[in-house]
Amino acid sequence: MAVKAVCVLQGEVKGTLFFEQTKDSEPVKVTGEITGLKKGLHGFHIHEFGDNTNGCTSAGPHFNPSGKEHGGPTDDVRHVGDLGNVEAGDNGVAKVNITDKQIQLKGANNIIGRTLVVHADPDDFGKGGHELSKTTGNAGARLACGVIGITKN
Ligand SMILES: [Cu+2]
Ligand SMILES: [Zn+2]
Repeated sequence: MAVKAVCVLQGEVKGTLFFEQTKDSEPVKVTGEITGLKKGLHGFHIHEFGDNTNGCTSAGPHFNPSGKEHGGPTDDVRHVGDLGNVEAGDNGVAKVNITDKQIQLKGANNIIGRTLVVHADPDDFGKGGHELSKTTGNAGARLACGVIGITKN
């Protein structure tokens, strides 16, 4: 049976993202829109904890159940939560339409109950040579975040 989830981003920018997985073996579709961004690329990740008690900081590090290094969404070596970047146009709006093979809405890589974060800077996919590249992609501040929850629609 299909599983659907939703995330409302709260913070300096706003957005709503929808997640859908039709079967266990199928990739997860992520769609939606984020507004109020600076033009350009912004790191976009699932972080480990569904905890926003101290803002987006409480979400902890990238969701990484298999203990790998940070990478880009199409890399074999990546955190499960590494969804890459979203890109905002001149109007500050990023349209999101991602299909990802590692995140799941059930089982070991289930992202429901964890936090989606959008960052101030681009994710360098671990290749930027910065000391943070291998853990966070050096994506900078957490602009907005939201906990991913089960939805009917
Ligand atoms: Cu992040
Ligand atoms: Zn990562």
